[in-house]
Amino acid sequence: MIERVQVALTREVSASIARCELTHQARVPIDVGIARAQHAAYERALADAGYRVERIAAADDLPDAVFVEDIAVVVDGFAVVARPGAESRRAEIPPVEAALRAYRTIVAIEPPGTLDGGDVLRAGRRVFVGVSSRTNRDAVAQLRRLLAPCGYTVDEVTVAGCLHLKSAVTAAGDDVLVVNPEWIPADAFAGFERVPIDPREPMAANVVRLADRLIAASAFPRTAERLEARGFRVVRVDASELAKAEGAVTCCSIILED
Ligand code: CIR
Repeated sequence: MIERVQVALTREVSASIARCELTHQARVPIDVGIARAQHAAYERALADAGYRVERIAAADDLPDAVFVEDIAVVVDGFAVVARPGAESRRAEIPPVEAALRAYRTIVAIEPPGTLDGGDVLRAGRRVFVGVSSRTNRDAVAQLRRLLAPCGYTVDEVTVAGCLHLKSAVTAAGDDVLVVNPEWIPADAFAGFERVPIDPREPMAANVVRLADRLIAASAFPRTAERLEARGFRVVRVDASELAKAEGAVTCCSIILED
């Protein structure tokens, strides 16, 4: 029997996180203790919002394992197991897939497709997939075939200037997006209300959408104020240490809703 509850899957910060993949950022030292404490506070914010946090054990030989979002895309009754564009990250899959199996039917992106979950944005019945250094068109086509029978449209968006599509845009509501206009094509999200980030906070477009609130990084107070002015409840967490690994707040969980 498949359980349908509000769950947030997370994974402990790896001891080797300093050897993470980096694309747009320079390598700087990462304090694993601080990263773990910040990650625990993030998990508390998820729990406070009513989500049961299921934490997958650390994999100390897999530097990026904390960024579980990249490993699967959850839609309605099933989970699409991704095939990360960075080969170093593919060994992260088995325990995440095993955890998801308790909640969802599993399907998978097959070679030659490569997909990072960070490139997949869902807003209502629309799914946008960033074609990036990690995600290719073959994977977009596979995702379209998988999701069309459930009534989702899948549109491709070219990502330039940032790692993933969700570095540039996330959903605050079914019809409301938080966007960094510098990093998304002007015509890509026609029909959506768009809340632009404060231009001094280029990384601020990444927020976690929960049932009654958003989680945002505390480094971006001006954008949080814009979202609050728009009527959203925003919980701030300090995610500065994982940001050094090019991770943002959505990257650290897979959210399963009823
Ligand atoms: C990587 O480059 O794969 C990691 N260092 C960061 C992944 C961040 N994930 C995400 O934005 N969804």
